[in-house]
Amino acid sequence: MWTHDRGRAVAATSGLRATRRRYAPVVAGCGLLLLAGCAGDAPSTLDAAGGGARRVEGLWWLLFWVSVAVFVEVMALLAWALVFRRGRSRAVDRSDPIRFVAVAGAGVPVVILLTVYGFGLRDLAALGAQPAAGAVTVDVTGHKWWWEVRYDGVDGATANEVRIPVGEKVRVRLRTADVLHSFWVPQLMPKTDLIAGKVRETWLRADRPGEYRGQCAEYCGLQHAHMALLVVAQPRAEFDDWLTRLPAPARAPRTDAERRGQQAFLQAACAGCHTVRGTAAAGTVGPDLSQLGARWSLGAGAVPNDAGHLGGWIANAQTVKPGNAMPPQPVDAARLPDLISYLRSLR
Ligand code: HEC
Ligand SMILES: [Cu+2]
Repeated sequence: MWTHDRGRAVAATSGLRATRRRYAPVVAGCGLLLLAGCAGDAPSTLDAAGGGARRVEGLWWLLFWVSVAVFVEVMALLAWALVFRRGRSRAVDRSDPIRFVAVAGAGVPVVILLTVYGFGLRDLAALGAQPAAGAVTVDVTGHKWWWEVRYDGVDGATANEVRIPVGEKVRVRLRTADVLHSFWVPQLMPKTDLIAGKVRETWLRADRPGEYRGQCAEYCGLQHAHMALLVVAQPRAEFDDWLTRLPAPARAPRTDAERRGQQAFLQAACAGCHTVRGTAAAGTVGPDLSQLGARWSLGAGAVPNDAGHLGGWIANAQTVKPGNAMPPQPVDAARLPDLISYLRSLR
């Protein structure tokens, strides 16, 4: 009997060991994946830089510490039950087990859940509180797969970049030109979905100047991953300066190469889809290129904005960002360098 049990126990342990060995790589892999999410340049709500995200961060830590406390408590009770198990010790007071279950099993969880619920309601209300009338208002429209950015009452547009004055609550009105997208700037604000036929509102406030990476957070097709944006929080004076220049005509070409580049741009199909302020190019299918030279990326985070990638993008944007709405352009290779220098001069 005794040896039989022991044999079973040994078999069970070695079975457990085999299982552990089998799943170890999977567990390690998942762990690494989770850690990869913490990579230095990945924006995180747990590194909040603005009012909205700070609320979420606070709730996250509240839930985290409540979970830790509950876990520790349950483990302690388990240990207690093992040490003082029935028939082995008289230390257990079995006089009123019902009261114990009612308090620890029902009362405490109800109090915890109600507390968390209360904090949740408080934060929901804070997140829903729109900025005062007269706040800077940005109109952001989601396209497959880039962000069109305009400012209320100001002519001109930019793309994949939202500039805001630091420390101010900025209203953001969200629309979609096609499918469902979601506007998410983890360090500043939780997600807001962009719904066809509706205008959704959210707000942004950055407590310190800087660049905050945003991302479409609702799967919207092939290039969903390349639908990033950058929120740039600047001191008010810098922001004002930039905003007053937004409606101005784009910088005129200054060198012969830039002049030839502009001609090439206006003669090719580009002008039908893109706007360059102050020229005949007034298309709205693709991003406004009036300040392209200053953009942080090409194709909403697809590639860096440098001469090489720009040439590749113009020649065939489909190899760079397959499926995007810009068809390959039959630009004469001899004219490409001029076109590149013209576009890079726009800032
Ligand atoms: C049929 C419309 C169309 C034509 C024609 C077109 N484009 Fe585009 N272009 C787009 C769209 C749409 C995008 C945005 C793609 C994306 O990021 O998903 C784009 C993006 C770009 C970008 C990247 C902008 C940014 O901020 O990321 C550049 C640069 C550009 N086009 C240059 C050109 C040039 C130069 C030509 C002419 C040789 C041209 N395009 C012709 C539609 C067009
Ligand atoms: Cu998306």
